[in-house]
Amino acid sequence: MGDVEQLIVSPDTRRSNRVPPGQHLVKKWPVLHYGKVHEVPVDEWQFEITGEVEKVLTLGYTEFSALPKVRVFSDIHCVTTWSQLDNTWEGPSTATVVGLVKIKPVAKFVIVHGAGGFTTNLPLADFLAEDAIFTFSHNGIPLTAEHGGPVRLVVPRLYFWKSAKWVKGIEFSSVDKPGFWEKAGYHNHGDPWTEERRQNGR
Ligand SMILES: Nc1nc2c(c(=O)[nH]1)N[C@H]1C(S)=C(S)[C@@H](COP(=O)(O)O)O[C@H]1N2
Ligand SMILES: [Mo]
Repeated sequence: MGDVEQLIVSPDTRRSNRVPPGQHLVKKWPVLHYGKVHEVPVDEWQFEITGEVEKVLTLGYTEFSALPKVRVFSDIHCVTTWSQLDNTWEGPSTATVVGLVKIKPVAKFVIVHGAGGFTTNLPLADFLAEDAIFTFSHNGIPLTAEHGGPVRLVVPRLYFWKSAKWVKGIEFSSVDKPGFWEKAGYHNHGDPWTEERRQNGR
């Protein structure tokens, strides 16, 4: 999968203890999502940038995969307590994708849309973290549909539910809009290091 411009090491991988409180390591990467596995053919895949932007933009798979790519090295922390270290992702950084549009100054949140109506919300600053990436692959192998292929988001510094599978667009918003798991009781933010697991500590 050559032609990568930069290797970004997620800062959490440099901690002396890489496993956040209450987490345990898994050997095999679990598959976890609500509903079915979405099989999205690349010729039907589309990515829409909407909301508080000067001009909405829709990209097809060919255009999206032609964007400059980075390689990110990160750990995964799922709120259900499993963590997996040493993952490598490749694709455009979130900053590269955001750079394709002119966002309005009122835009403070990003609502990420996945297939089947899935959404997840995060502050623009967290979305633009240096290690946040739209990835086509995991450890050099194209992402399977089970893991959200052809393209998923990975936001390493937050619990993995913010990393939308089968991603189909981003919406910029001036107001926060809790997404699927957030409405189901997960924490609005999701920092694994302070155990932001559920709303109201439930
Ligand atoms: N579209 C979509 N993305 C999703 C989810 C989902 O239900 N739908 N679940 C999230 C949760 S809770 C986790 S832990 C990870 C799991 O990703 P994996 O199956 O590749 O391990 O996907 C996240 N992204
Ligand atoms: Mo999760």
